[in-house]
Amino acid sequence: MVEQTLIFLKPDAVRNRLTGRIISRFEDRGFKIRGMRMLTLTSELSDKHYAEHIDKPFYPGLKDYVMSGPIVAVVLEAENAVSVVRRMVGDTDAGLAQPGTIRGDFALLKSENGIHASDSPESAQREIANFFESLV
Ligand code: 3AN
Repeated sequence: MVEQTLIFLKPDAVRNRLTGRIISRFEDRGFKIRGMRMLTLTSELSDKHYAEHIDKPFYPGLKDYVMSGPIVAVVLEAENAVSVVRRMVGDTDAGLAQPGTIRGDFALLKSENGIHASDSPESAQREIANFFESLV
C-alpha cells in the first residue's frame, strides 16, 4: 500500500551539513518527497511530537537537543514507506545501528541519533499533521 511517513533531520545532522546526503538516500531508493520544511522546534511542538516520552528521564535532554537548532522535516511517500524508512534509518541506539543505515553511517549516540522517522502508519499521520497542517 502506498503510504506517507515523516522524517526529520535533527539539529546535529543539519549543523554537520548532512541534509543533502541523507535526503538523497531516500530519493535514490525511490521515495517521492511530498513536503519539506526547515524549522526550529518550539517547546510546544517538541512536547506534542514526543508526547509518549514526556515523562521519561531522558526527555529534558532530548528536548534541549531537538530545539538546539533548525531541523529539516520531510514527508516521504512510497509503498510501505513507514517500514522501509525505519529499516534505512537503523537502530535507535546509533552505536548499535548497522553500517549502511543512516544512523549506522552518520551517528554514534542514542541521545543524538541524527534523524527521526515515524514508527507506524498511525504515528505518521499524527506527526505529518503536527508539521504540515496544509498536507492533511
Ligand atoms: P526512534 O527515534 O528510533 O523511534 P524512540 O521513539 O524510542 O526512538 O525515541 C525517540 C528519541 O528519543 C530517539 N530518537 C532518541 O533521540 C531519544 N531516546 C530514546 N531513548 C533514549 C534513551 N534511553 N536515552 C536518551 N535518548 C533516548
